[in-house]
Amino acid sequence: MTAFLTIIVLILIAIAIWQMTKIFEFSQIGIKDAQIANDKDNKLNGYLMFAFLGFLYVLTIFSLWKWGRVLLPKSASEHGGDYDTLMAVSMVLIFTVQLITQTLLYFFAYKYRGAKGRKALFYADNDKLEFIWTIIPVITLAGLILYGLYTWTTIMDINDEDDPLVIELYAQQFNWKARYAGDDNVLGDANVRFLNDFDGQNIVGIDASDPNGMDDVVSTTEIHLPVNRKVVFKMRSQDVLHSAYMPHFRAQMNCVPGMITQFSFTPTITTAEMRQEQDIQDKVKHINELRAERRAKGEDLDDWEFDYLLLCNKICGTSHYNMQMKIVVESEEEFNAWMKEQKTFEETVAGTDR
Ligand SMILES: [Cu+2]
Repeated sequence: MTAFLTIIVLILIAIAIWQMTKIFEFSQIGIKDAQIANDKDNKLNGYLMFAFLGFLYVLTIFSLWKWGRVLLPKSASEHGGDYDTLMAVSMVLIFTVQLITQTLLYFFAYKYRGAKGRKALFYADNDKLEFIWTIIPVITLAGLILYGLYTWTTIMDINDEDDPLVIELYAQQFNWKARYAGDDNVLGDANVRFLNDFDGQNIVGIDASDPNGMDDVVSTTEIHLPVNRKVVFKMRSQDVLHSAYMPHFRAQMNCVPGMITQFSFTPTITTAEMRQEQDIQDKVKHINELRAERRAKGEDLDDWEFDYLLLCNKICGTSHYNMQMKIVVESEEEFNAWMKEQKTFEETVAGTDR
């Protein structure tokens, strides 16, 4: 309702301004050449161009200073550093180039503003200039693309050499399930056709005729990862396009119905260690201050604690925003202890009808 009233008020203000301009225009009738820009108008517009340029940069720098802290904390995976460097190099380059070109654009708009008696110069072409402004972007972009491709292939180098932990991320509207490959570290075959087997207990559709699937473990609440061990995630989707996004590990991969996609990374910082980071502590403190304010107004809110997250990064439906799962990175002993508490597929379906 408030939003609706605000919109009405804004529309009324816009109409009022429009009406006032009309009145102003009528009052100008009779003054000769009121519609033709004179030197004073041109100069004013030239200065306004500079003002707009200044506004852009003041806004950019202010936003970075004021909201920079809501950006992601340092990367918690082995490849994350390479990714962040690529991002930083690209951003610095983009910012520098746009600073130079925008400044020139507005400066020329001012320098060659309209003036009485000034005529535009006819200038057909200049091969040398065209060569320069073609070759510089070509070299810069080719360099950036090659550097990006190199980083991408390094990150996407999924091999089984270092005995990675195999986990399936199963996406559906609107939740995640994680399937661990069990003692044999091999995922059993799976298909949506098996979802209704075993009184609906076969929640990711494991094929019971594949012996590899018997020791698989499905978690619906949390993903646990041992620190410093490579993980290979195999993604599946039950219904629509989803995207497995683990921002703290700089990882994202689409989950496509009908095919298995994959992403691999090595987590390097445990959840407990990450919670000790100054950056994270500041964030947590800030969020809990905001929560305390809302609690004071009667809202039912607990204090927040930092956790790694798996999020969905494709708008997949109405509850997309809530499609998330907690990730816990811990020591190998803690991980093994957690794993022991979980039920295997064989244990889960025991006693149910196929
Ligand atoms: Cu989704």
